[in-house]
Amino acid sequence: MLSKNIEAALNKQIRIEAESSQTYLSMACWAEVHGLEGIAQFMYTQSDEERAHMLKLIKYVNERGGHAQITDLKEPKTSYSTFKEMFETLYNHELFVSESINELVHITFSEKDYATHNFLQWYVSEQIEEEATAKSILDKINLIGDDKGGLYLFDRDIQQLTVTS
Ligand code: OFO
Repeated sequence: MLSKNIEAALNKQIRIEAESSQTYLSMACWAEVHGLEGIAQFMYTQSDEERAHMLKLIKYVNERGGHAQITDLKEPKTSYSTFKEMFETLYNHELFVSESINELVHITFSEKDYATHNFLQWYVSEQIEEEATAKSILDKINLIGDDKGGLYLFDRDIQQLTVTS
């Protein structure tokens, strides 16, 4: 049985995962209308993953005697001045999510809710992976700078990343 405090903290995380999914969906659209199919596909996949993160939390809350709350969401940004700005936003967003997961883990620890603590370990590992992916993409984008040819090749390469991950 979840305490009210943990239930509220998990519901807050459900909303964050839902907003992450919308943010990446919006990035997918922006990339798609700019003709960068590989980047768009990568973002569509990220958006699906965030939705899966959200659903996993929802099931957990409902199964543990809580009630998952589906709420309205903050409207995501719909356009970016550059791809670099978009990938910076992605990276910073993942850092924010990691912080939020860490805070959540901390709450479960202080309340001695070891079941939820254990459940959240999956998210801790997932964030390590997502931060690393976002950082390596950002490093590549920084190398490319404003070079259009470089961006074209990057768009092709990122498709491989989507297929293999
Ligand atoms: Fe990438 O954020 Fe979910 O966990």
